[in-house]
This record gives sequence, structure tokens and C-alpha cells, in this order.
Amino acid sequence: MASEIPTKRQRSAKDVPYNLVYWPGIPGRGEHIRLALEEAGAEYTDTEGGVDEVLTTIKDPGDEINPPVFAPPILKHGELTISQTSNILLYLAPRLGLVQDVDQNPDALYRVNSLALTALDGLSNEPHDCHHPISSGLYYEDQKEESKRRSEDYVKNRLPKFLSYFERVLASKSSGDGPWLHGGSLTYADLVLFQCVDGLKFMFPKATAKLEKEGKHVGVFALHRAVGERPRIAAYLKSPRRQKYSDGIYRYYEELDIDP
Ligand SMILES: N[C@@H](CCC(=O)N[C@@H](CS)C(=O)NCC(=O)O)C(=O)O
Repeated sequence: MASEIPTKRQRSAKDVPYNLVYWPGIPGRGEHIRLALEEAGAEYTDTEGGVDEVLTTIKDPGDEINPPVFAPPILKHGELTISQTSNILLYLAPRLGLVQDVDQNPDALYRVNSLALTALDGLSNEPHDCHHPISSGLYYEDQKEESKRRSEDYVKNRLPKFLSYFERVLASKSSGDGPWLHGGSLTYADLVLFQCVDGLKFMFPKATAKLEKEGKHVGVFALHRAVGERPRIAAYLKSPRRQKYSDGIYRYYEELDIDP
């Protein structure tokens, strides 16, 4: 009887480009996903259907296996639909080689994820709350006074606290060689921290320049430069795919550019 050894590799439902769905016109939280896909040279589409695609995806009732999603960023890959920035990164990282080998070192993913989550908490969510301290459902103009107080506290206390934490991570034995946060090679936590520092430099130029000059967070700023110089990231940053900061997480308001 002839054997049935397949001559061609079977195509799987996952042999398709990644599809990111995010609000067009701002880097926002979608940028963390873009940077991971760009660094890996992965094939992906980015909200080709514009705002309508975002709205349709949010309103979608889901199916037998995928629950409805609440908010972008959203990743569709084959039959999978998932949301939440850090959850998407957790899915992508082993597939894209943005974490140490999960077969040889299964715990590394969770160590790296702790770092990514901490950066997203303190250097992405908290900056967002600087311009929307009362509610993200209200206009900035309706919460200006509170935004000023929140920003003052953020640049004086929270921002240095989080940067100092990442400086300690970089100085720790677990960071390994080179400018990276964990295990001596680039992981998605480095890409997340890059984007956070980049956005904060745009949002709080006075405070970040002062912090950089003080020299207490040399490793963090070096990591920002090192990620920006990676060939695929550098090419992406120059490309039209990299959107300008505007009304997303990182916004520039002169009155919030506190000189600490
Ligand atoms: N924790 C979520 C937050 C998602 C989120 O707040 N998405 C924003 C855009 S960046 C949104 O459209 N939110 C709608 C809402 O909160 O009503 C994540 O990290 O993905």
C-alpha cells in the first residue's frame, strides 16, 4: 500500500498574516503591537478598513470560540481574535522570537511579561491618566485643573520611581549582557519600554530632558537609543507606517510640560 506521507507541509489556519485592529491616526496602545511585528519582520495588516473596521470589530458579537472584544488593540490571527495589549504581546512573543526560547526556558516569558506589564502600568496607563484623570469619557478641557495636579505629581514622583525601577532591572544579574532588560537579548519588554520612553519624551520634554541630564537613569535612556537603532525599527520609524503622536496616550500640552 502506498504510504501517505504528505509531500507538502500542510497549511494551517495560522499560516496567514497577523491582522492588527486599532484606531487609525494615533500610535496609541497599538504601537506596542506594531513594534513587535516590525522588529520581527512579520507580515501583517493594520486596520485596512479604517475606523469602520474598528467599530465593526468592537460591535461583533463574537463566535463559538471567540468572545466579543471590549476595546482595541485587537489581534486577529486565523481563527483567533484577542484583545489587551499585554495579552497580544504574550501571544506574539514566542511566535516572533521576542522572548527567550519557551521550550528551553518556559518561565522566561512570565519574567519578561512582568517587566512589560510594569512599563505599561507606570509609563503608559499613568501618563494617559495625566490628561484624563477624572474620566476618559470627558474632554481634556473638562478636567484641565485635575490634569495639572496629576501631571505635577507624575513627573515629580511616579515617573522617576518607574525609571529607577527599570534602572535596577538593567543593573540586575538577570538582565545579562548588553542594553536589554532580560537575559542578554532583546525581548518585547525592551520594545514596550522603548515606546513608553519615546512617548514620555514627547509628552514631558522638560522633565525627561532633566532626568536624562541627571544621569540617574543612564541604562533606560541607552535602551531607548539601542532599540531605535535596530535596523528594522529604525526603518519603521522613518516610514509612513509610524504615525505621529497626537490625541492618543502621549499628548503634548504646554501647561502639562512641568519643569520638576
Ligand atoms: N488595558 C487595555 C486598554 C484598552 C483601551 O483602553 N483601549 C482604548 C484605546 S487605546 C479604547 O479604545 N478604549 C475604549 C474604552 O475604554 O471605552 C489594553 O491594554 O489593551
